Amino acid sequence: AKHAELIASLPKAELHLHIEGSFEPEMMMQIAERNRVEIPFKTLEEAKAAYNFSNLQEFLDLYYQGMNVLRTEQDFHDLTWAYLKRAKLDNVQHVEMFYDPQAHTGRGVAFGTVTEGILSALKQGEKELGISSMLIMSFLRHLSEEDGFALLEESKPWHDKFVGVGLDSSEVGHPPLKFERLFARCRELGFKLCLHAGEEGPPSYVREALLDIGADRIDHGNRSMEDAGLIEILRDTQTPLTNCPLSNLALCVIDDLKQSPLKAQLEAGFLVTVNSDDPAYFGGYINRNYEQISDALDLSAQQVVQLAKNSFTASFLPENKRSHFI
Ligand code: ES4
Ligand code: ZN
Repeated sequence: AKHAELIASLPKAELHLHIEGSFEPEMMMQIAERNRVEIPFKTLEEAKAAYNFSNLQEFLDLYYQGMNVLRTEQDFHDLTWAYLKRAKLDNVQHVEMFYDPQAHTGRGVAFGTVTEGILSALKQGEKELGISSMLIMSFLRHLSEEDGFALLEESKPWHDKFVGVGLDSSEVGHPPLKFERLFARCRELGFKLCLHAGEEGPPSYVREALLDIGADRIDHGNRSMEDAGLIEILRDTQTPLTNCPLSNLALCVIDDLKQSPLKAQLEAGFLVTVNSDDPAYFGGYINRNYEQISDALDLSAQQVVQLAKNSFTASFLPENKRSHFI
């Protein structure tokens, strides 16, 4: 890649990463064995061959199946630690990590088991790797708002451990306004609000997330570009968008990286960032996302530097900790 060395050298923040989406098939097979859980793949090749998606739902079906082998606090620690070590190689200095508690509590794994395993690895990552981190608890939008309220209640003892809450899983048919009261409550509690919107769903979902819910960040936001009024709002408010190039390609949100809206968003003055989403499933960690999108869109060195700076500007780090990178 043309800017590979530059990209590798730049300090970056990763703002859109689902920890369960960093579950590499090698580790999945190891943990399946130690927990004596059956999985449908016998070899790495079989697993990778299954990672051939034509839409978000096909991915989600495999994503939820894969995480079914995660049972103990140690499993969640190992998963998170493996991601942090990998992120370190890409010069990631700060991560704001999503996790999906309902995908675990729904199959009988306790909230505390999941959360404590992740938190202990994040703490170790700060100490041993120098990677700062924040955790974002995400609600599954295919479930009900009532289920979301139950999670908010169950998670109460850990509320000081989360910087924010998210909204992910199957987008179409589950608009942000389905969760209007839940997010209003989360806002009152002081959480930052990060909503997936405009990945597969229409621009009206981005409008709802932004204007009705008051989102602090929009995850993906690709389809915002279909709405001229929304383009103006995103530019004027400098609401961060977390773009995920290889995710968009793998899930057929775009047919080719050249169709990515990222360059147009940069040139429109959006606060857009590059992220890996579910790197074990979509074929690349953060540097590979920067490299592939830079090549496809012929980004300038200055634009690549801008993207890395944007990742800190768009983060929830306090001003004194981000200014150093901007
Ligand atoms: C996700 Cl790419 C994506 N979109 C929506 N929900 C998700 N959960 C994990 N990855
Ligand atoms: Zn995502």
